[in-house]
Amino acid sequence: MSATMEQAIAPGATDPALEPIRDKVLAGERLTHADGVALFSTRDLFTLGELANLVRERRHGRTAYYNINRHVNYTNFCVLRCKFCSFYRSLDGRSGLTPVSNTAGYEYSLDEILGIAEQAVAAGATELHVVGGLHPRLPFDFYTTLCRELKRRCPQLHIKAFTAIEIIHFTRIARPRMSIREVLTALREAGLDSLPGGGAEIFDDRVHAEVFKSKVGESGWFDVHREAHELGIPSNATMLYGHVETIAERVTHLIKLREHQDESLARRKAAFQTLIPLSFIPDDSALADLPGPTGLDDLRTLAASRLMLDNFAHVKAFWIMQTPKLSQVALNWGVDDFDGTVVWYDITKREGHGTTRQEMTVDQIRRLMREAGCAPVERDTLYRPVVRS
Ligand code: V47
Repeated sequence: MSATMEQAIAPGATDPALEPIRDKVLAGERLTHADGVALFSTRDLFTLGELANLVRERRHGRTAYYNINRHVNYTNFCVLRCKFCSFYRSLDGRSGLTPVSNTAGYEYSLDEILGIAEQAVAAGATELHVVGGLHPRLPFDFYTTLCRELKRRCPQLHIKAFTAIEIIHFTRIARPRMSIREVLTALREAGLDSLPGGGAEIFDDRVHAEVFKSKVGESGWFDVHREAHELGIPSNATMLYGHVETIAERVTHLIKLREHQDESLARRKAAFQTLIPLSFIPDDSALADLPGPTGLDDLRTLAASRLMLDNFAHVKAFWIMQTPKLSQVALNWGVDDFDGTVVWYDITKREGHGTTRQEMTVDQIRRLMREAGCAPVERDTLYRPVVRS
């Protein structure tokens, strides 16, 4: 079944296929691939929500987490041409900047990024989330210097930086070339605290070939997160849904993450902290003719992810992609966490072209959470409550 296929939703109808799944969830049993397909396909949104909420409440009660953070997308120059991406721009070696559409390419200088970090600290941020395109010219030194200077100037900021794809890019641009472990060790020594979950997309060879064939695939992504966990560096995981993947491929993606998490938890050094399902935004990408997920698909995906990933502590709504309103509803469909105050986000924007300033204030986040019947708790990147006097 195609994930983007229209499904007539009749909320209110109970789905007998969910009955055996309910028994397993109540007993705390692990769900199978077939269970996952049933969850992602059901029209019975209310039973799905009830089950996802049950798991969410077992772990977190009515607590809903958010953080004060700042995203920095340091460049949109990228050597890749992923079809789902509207962010990348090419940097033509002979003629300088050659933007491929009406938005120009850019790269922030070290000083600009440090300035943003200082503003973030002044605004109360506890985390800086730094990711960008695979820049064809910046040397590996730029990234280690960046981490070192960020830590020196803003020691209180947690540096969550570089997707697995960027880490592999660094292994290739370092001179002499470095292994994943060497790159991660160098970045950690310079100040890196954790890895974000981006770049996972959908772990499937067909989808990889169709949508992001020149990008590092599943094995590279897992290699980076395995090494990170081995080194005691926590990380996150994502799933980009609602493009060309099928429901079965989404479920397989989640099960691969679950298996990896089993291994990381058994080794007890570090593990995935949260899953962030990312709702595909087609606008301006090479897949702009696709409709993207509907709200019900978003809700089902967040809830089904909560149920499938029994060994993940958190499921996070990234309101930039799921919208603040749907993220609020999702707090009763398995989600326990919001990212975050954000402020600027350049990779995607749900509506309109203008500025990429995309911010939610703490008051706005807390109001959404309270209205959803939750107790908002500010957390740091490691999910420790932040106490402010
Ligand atoms: O890696 C790119 C995805 C990711 C589109 O770890 C798109 O805490 C939707 O990973 N439509 C970056 N998604 C975002 C990300 C993230 C966000 C928030 C928190 C965390 C975390 C991680 O966005 C990319 C890619 O998978 N993406 N283009 C698009 N058109």
